[in-house]
Amino acid sequence: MTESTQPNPRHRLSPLTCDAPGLRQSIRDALVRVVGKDPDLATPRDWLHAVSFAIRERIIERRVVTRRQFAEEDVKRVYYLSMEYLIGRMLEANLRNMGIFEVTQQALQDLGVDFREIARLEEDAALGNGGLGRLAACILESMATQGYPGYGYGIRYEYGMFQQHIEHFRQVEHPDNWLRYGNPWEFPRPEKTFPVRFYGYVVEHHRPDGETSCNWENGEEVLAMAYDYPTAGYERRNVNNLRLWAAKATRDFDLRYFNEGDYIRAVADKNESETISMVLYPNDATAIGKELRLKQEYFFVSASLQDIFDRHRQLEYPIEELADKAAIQLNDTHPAIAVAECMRLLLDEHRIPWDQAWTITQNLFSYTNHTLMPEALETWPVALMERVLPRHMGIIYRINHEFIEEVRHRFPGEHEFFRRLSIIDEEHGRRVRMAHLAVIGSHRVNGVAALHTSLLKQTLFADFSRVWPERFVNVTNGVTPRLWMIQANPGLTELIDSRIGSDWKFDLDRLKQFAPYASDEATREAFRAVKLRNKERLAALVHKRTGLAIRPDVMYDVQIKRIHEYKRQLLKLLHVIELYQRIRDGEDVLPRVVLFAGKAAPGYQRAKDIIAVINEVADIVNHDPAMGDRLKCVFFPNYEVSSATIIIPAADLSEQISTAGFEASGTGNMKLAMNGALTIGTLDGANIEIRDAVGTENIFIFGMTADRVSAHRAQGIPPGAHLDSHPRLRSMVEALRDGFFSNGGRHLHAEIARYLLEEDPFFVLADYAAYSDACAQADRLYQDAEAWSEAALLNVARMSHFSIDRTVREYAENIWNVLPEPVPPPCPESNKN
Ligand code: GLG
Repeated sequence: MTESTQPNPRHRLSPLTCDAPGLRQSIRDALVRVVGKDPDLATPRDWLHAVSFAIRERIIERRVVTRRQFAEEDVKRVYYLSMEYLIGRMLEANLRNMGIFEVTQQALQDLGVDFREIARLEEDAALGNGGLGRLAACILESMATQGYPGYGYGIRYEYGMFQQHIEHFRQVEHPDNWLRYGNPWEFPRPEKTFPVRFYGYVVEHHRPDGETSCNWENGEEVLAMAYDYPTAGYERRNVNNLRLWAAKATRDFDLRYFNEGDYIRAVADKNESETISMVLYPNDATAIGKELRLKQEYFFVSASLQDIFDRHRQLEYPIEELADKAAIQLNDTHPAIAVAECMRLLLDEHRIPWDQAWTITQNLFSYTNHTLMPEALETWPVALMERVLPRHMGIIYRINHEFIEEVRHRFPGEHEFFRRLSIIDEEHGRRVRMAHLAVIGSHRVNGVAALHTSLLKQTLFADFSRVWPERFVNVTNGVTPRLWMIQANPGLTELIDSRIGSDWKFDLDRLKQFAPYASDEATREAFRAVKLRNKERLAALVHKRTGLAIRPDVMYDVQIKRIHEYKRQLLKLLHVIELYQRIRDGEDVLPRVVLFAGKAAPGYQRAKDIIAVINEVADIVNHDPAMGDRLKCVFFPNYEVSSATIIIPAADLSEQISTAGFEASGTGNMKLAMNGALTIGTLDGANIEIRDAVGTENIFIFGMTADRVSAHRAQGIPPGAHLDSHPRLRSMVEALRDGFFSNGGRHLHAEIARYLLEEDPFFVLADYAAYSDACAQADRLYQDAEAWSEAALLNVARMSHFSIDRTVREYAENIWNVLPEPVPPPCPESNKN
């Protein structure tokens, strides 16, 4: 099959109906014919699969129409390359975006099936670690919603993000076998496979035109097989595609041994090639430097680029026009090898001369950076790259050579400068700096919040920004209001609809019209009623997961994100200890539930220790009769997208307390504020822009700025010097040190106290007094229910800037140069749909 621009008239589609009787029929049919079950014997999971199959038929129909239209209209396409997609559950999101949520619930009810009961059986698609992966999922959803011709590419990990269990207060990782029951949302495409080569060697040929071309020979081949996940836009007819690659052994590979009769060896080797797509690396801020990781990166990049080149060819465009017809976005440094792979395909497969190939490549690519932390930026030993990807190493040397020549010409004599810019780091045992390859190979590089982009230009990429100041731009992150407001918070959605109509769902700017209702008493009361219901829903889930009973009528104070030193869960934990001590001392404190959730990278011992200490402190606090119901501390296990949709709408206070200068943007901060939580936060990442949007009086900002943090570090003040900056801080840290909260794991607590007193690399103690004051300020405002509700409603109404639709439009207009191509509704004579 080709990407033909001329649909065959005999292949006209007659869309399936989307009314309750039609859906009922499809669901029952799917149960019998696809799932293979007698309705009388079907389990809830059988029904889940049946309804998913019935809905996917309708999505894929729209996908076919969308694809045909893109082909006819000769659109420029956007390809989003990401190692991670944190999608969550698909059924409800698909139903809502297709505009058939209510009618499907009705159809199920007619069949005697409870939607909620089956929906919660769906496994989260957790093919990502955190913010970066969730951003990718939001971007795909928004491209479909706004009609952009966007294609996601990634890896179909057999095992996604590990499941976090808490055993004896500690995190224990369990494999996430998310495909165990099969996945109704995916379309396997065994015909869409591409060979991906590793190892081997390069043979050079001198061509008559003076260019040298290379053959990459021998080595091992693995096949990348496509699995497609259609992505529906919200109440639009556009359906885009996410294509995830799975590794399969090549047939040649098998045969070689089969012929020799070594069956066992053949199967064993087959398994080895297939390990490439086996498991997601659960590290979100450190590069692990493992060969398998490099192979994963190259595997999906190579398959995706071959597919992109193939589509271009099938549409009969000349290869020279590739960058006019396509834009490729690199989501973080992970897919940076794409720059060299693109050059390889242009040079070796298409015989394009170097300079022309390089122009195409630079026009094609752009790169999003998500972190300033040097440990997160991948560098690969030159020796490893030479062994695994010998052809690419040669290409990288040449890219580097041409680049250094260019800067040598422009900045003569600045040898130190050239050394710092080079793709090859000569100082740490010769390594390839992948971020440099990404910057050099792209026409635009963006940070994900204003502060982050400006720090990128001043620090990490200061040298590059001297060479190409215009290359660096900011695109502040956003989140999709479809999942994070409409689906997660139906109560709030209904309240907004009742006041300003429902157009805001397509155009979040219209939420501004909701602002005047912040001063309306009835709206405030309705908002509090919604919050209370959301808290009851969360309390029920907390009880189910942890056995802990929490009150719904108190302040819900939440810190939900990966566990990291820089995110400072310890700062919040110290505050819990402060409240605990004050209650014990007979002080009257505002009742609250403090909820932590988040996973630690399995190899990140400090983060795992932090989880253990939180759980042990929580255990003492929650069982101390002196606390009554005034303080509860919850560690909510296995934080994932589906639980985030329950926690976020219930929150009153959103903890965004990273050490300034370390959180690139944050996106949880946006989700919480949109749902009417007030932020307590530092001037870090997107918090700054959130403050500008919601107004300083509706957010609690505290602590050192990024500049102060740098100055503070330079001064080298010992952390212990801050113990008297707050009346209780000393006794709090001492209680930790002396094992007051320990459950036998006394050593761990002493170690955490020592770490704070002696190291404290993220300035928890230095910021504590300011943080405690900001918490007290929040408590005072909370006691005035009307004032708090007003501020919360203003947060909701003023967060429109953080819609992912705005983010995607900025990418489209300033970086990709692509236009939306909305699919019109079918003509009236065709079937009602
Ligand atoms: C990163 C950053 C976050 C950012 C997210 C999306 O740490 O601050 O919001 O990407 O840009 N690794 C991440 O999750």
